[in-house]
Amino acid sequence: MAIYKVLRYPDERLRTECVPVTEFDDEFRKTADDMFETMYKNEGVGLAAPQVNIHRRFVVIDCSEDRSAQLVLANPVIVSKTGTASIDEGCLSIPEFRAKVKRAEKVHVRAQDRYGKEFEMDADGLLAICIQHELDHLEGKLFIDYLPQFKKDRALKLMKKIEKEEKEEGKR
Ligand code: GNR
Ligand code: NI
Repeated sequence: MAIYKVLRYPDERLRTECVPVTEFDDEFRKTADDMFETMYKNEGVGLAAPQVNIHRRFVVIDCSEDRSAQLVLANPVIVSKTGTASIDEGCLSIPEFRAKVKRAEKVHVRAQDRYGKEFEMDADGLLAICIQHELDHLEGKLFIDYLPQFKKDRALKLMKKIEKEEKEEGKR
């Protein structure tokens, strides 16, 4: 197992377009496992491959309290969405910054699992929002892109502050 370093806003690599997953081999599954480990260590509920500098179309998600509901979504597509909902979102690539974003309340998703097997699922609540947030990452999109400029500026300032503090503490 291994922990990845998570890219941070405004790193331009987060803007890279991702290509489809074509090989569902042991190496792919190991990468997914390492992404789960990275996500759990950072107390996240989801992590998209581009956040760890892998520019392929897959994400890992676990929105459960007891970390028992691992989901790998490869080549995911939102087939339909209904309603609207918004919660305070966070992102491991923009640590300590939170803001509300308008999303669909429910989504129906088609994706492939860690073995390449196609499946469909319905999601609502936090999971539905997390899926939309993660799929945006695959398009190089971040949740702050939906926010007014002054909030983006605030996020950028916060990232600079965190980076400076970490430098002083000798972290990362
Ligand atoms: O850990 C995360 N929490 C979260 C909270 C509300 C809405 C979306 C998320 S996803 C985020 C992890 C992350 O950055 N995934 O890309
Ligand atoms: Ni994110």
